[in-house]
Amino acid sequence: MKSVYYVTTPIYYVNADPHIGTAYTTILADVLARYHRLMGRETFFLTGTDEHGDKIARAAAAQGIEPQQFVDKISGRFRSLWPQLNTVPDRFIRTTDPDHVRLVQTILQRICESGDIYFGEYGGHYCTGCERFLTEKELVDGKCPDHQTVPEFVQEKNYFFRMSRYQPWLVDYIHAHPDFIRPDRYRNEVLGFLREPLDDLCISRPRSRLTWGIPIPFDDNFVTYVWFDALLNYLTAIGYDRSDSWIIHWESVEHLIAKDILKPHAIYWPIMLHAAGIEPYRHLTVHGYWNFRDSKISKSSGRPVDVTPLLRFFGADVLRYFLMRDMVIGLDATFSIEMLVNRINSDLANDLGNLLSRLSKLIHNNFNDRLPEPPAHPGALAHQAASLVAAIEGYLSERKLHVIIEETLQLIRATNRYFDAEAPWALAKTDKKRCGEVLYESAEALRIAAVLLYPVMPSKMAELLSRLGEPVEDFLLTETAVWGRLRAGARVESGDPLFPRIESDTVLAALPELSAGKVLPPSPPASPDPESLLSIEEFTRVQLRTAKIISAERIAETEKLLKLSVDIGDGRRQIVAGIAEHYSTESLVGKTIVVVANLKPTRLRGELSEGMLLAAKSGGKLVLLTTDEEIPPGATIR
Ligand code: ME8
Repeated sequence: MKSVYYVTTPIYYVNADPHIGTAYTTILADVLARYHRLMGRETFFLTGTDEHGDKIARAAAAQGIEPQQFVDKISGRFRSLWPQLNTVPDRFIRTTDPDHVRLVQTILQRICESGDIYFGEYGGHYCTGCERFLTEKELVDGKCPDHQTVPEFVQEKNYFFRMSRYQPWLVDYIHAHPDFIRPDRYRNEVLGFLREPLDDLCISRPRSRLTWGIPIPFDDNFVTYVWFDALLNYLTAIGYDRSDSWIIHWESVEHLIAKDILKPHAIYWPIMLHAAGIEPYRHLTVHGYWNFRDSKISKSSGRPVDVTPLLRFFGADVLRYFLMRDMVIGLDATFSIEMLVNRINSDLANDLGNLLSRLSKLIHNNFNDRLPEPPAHPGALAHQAASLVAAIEGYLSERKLHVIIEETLQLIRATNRYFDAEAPWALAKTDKKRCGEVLYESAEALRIAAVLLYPVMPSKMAELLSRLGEPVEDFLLTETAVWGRLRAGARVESGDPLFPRIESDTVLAALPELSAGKVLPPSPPASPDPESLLSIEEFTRVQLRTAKIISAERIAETEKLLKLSVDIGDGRRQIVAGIAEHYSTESLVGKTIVVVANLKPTRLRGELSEGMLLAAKSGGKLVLLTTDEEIPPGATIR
């Protein structure tokens, strides 16, 4: 039997239109599902919309329409956007779907009967943005740190779920299952939350205040709290209460979320499952935020980055490529048109697209559009491709999609270097057989790269493969990414550039609101100018040493210069440095920094400077280079 991979995104609130943040998780799920299919697994990809609760009721009221009419409208926009991004969910679930409503009521009834639900009164700080009570500790200056709003104080009689009872069980479970919550930083964050006593969870809202929710099955005066309702979608979608086959999916499930909803997923959800007698999910994978101009992309931060205009300019696949390449799962990433355009032009137009054009043009001119014969023995590119293919499963299990992409681009760059070194355009005149072999090898490396990037850019890579005479639909990595599958004589199509270069000025003129807001330095040239290369001997002449700052003083009548007295192990030196705008004198004393110790002394503004300190600069920001751990002054740096 085929193994199974079940992947979920959060179900998105319909109080805002889809934006780059929500598109990211949805694309990530689609890309992961496609990689797992390439590995031979059966996949099920779930996304959808979260439609009940205060937040939605208020958004509908603000538009003067009924909640049902409102949710139908916005949910429809999500549902119709995803296919335009080449994401193909197996089910688009809505929490207003009848099978979901039924399942929520079944589980509530079951947990109630087992004695884990009680009626009581509670007062607390409720954030409508998060749709949950925040603890005193979570507030920053009295506000929700995610939404920057002051929560409402809500006190009322409600039903409660005895979550606290299961706190020790959850701690043990997380310790016993190291890959339950990943990456580790989020696992540690959850264990940190669980060091404090857990409150019970308020799971109802009185109908007198909110009618837009799933009725509590054992008390008609209440509706279900939105998180208790929403989390259960992951079970509804696989037919938990309808068929026995749900367990096959459940055993392999991976929930994808951003760090904003860690607590409901890592604490409420496993405890709800356990209380209902169901094994917890398999994995929770947590990613960081896409930021735009230093703030999280979201409606509430006033920085939603709308997907539709981006799709118009860039198309689905290059957007997918940028989002998958530029976020390391677990860390935050930055979005701007400048970065998007740089990425497309350098990786896709220059490296990948150019290789295809050069290759197909030479095959057209010299081999009548037919792929020439391979060499008797495959060369170095075949080995590089084979070791990359063998590494994919490992990268996938560590969720290192950015590494899969980068390594594949390295294969493409190596192919371009091979192409340049062998110069098949010259060989065409002197040694046609060898020319054909070079073209075959380059085409084969490019084909394998296209197979590896297919999950990220399904339309573009399908087109590339078909231009190389190898059209494929459902394929397996083990069968397809094998060197030598291209058939000599197959028809190779030249054609328009697969990834036309994009001018950021053109896009920015149309979408000025998406500029980074500052001019980025041009991307570095592919290889450094040979004139600027240092020999090892030249480099080792530079003596770098650690130094401890003993005192720091401003130099009169300058804005930038500071005079530092530093201990460099065998004595003290004075160094003048232009860092006054970035560091106060007090903050510097005691720091261990890195200095160039054999620089000719000089005088700046009349002050002796016997060395230079090292600092990193990006845009307007400057930070000193320091050491990772304590080390005495004077240590040499190699
Ligand atoms: O929280 N960067 O829905 P939501 C990265 N309905 N990802 C982002 C992002 C950003 N700037 N902004 C949003 C809810 N996301 C609940 C979920 S699940 C049972 C209920 C993505 O519309 C990311 O996946 O606020 C994040 O966790 C999710 O959208 C929040 O979506």
